[in-house]
Amino acid sequence: MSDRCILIGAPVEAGTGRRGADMGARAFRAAGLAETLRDLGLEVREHGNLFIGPVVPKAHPNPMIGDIAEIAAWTEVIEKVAYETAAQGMPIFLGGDHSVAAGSIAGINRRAVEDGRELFVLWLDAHSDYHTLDTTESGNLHGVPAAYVTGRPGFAGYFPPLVAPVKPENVCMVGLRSVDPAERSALDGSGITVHDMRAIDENGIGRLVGSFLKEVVVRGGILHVSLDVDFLDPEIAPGVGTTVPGGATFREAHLVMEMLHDTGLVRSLDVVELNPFLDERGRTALLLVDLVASLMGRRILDRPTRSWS
Ligand code: 6HN
Ligand code: MN
Ligand code: MN
Ligand code: MN
Repeated sequence: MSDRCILIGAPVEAGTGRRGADMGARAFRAAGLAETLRDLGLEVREHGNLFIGPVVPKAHPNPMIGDIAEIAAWTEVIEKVAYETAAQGMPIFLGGDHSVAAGSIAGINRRAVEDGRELFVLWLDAHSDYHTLDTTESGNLHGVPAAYVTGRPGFAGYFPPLVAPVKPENVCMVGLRSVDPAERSALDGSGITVHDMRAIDENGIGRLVGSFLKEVVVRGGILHVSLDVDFLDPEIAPGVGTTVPGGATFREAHLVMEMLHDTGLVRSLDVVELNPFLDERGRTALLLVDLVASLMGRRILDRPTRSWS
């Protein structure tokens, strides 16, 4: 884990059906993200908000997809910044909707492959975001990034070419409770590890995440974490456009962050789908800042370093 955090605002909302996610990056800053990280002794570099220039709209045969050009342009910009900043510290992508992860993970993995490292992805979300452009029923492109970065077909000619797909076997999804039929059948046999809310209820989130992290450690990998706000239960995190009841509790979420910190292997992070327009007096933004603090080393009590063997 790098001692230098690089905050990158990605004000994308063209991938979701609701307006307001483009204010997310600003809300993380207003909630004190940089100050909180500095208080933990970390260096914080502010990269500012990314932007795209004007784009020529482009249609896809799937009539539900209104326009694909804007997300394609964002993906290209974010991919480049991810690739560059991954060599300088720990990039933290402040969304924006979850289509941000198409670019961030693509660029992070391009860097990892170049460095000879094996990238693993922990996907914390109510949804699997595993639609292709052909299967999405809503046409909302925040529903496709997990498919794009793992190299599912159908993106060529619409999204930027993917230099280095992430191995599906290296992806673990946790918190699922809204998976569309086409996603469900595609996930089956994909190699992706999926833990829905029932699995969490039955086994405990610590055990499930712990066995994934152990595998990353044993295989000498590095980690990217993609945290969708709707991973959390809407009772504690109302500031998101796609709430689904029955999500992760306050302690379940913090435990995952604390365990991630213990590995020392997290190299990059997305915090996405925060919609300040739907939030209540900033409480979702503040909760996320605290979760990032746990990921970056805030702890309740000191404890011995964990052995993963
Ligand atoms: N997210 N499966 C639904 C769709 O529209 O494809 C929901 C996607 C949600 C995406 O929350 O990042
Ligand atoms: Mn998502
Ligand atoms: Mn989601
Ligand atoms: Mn979905």
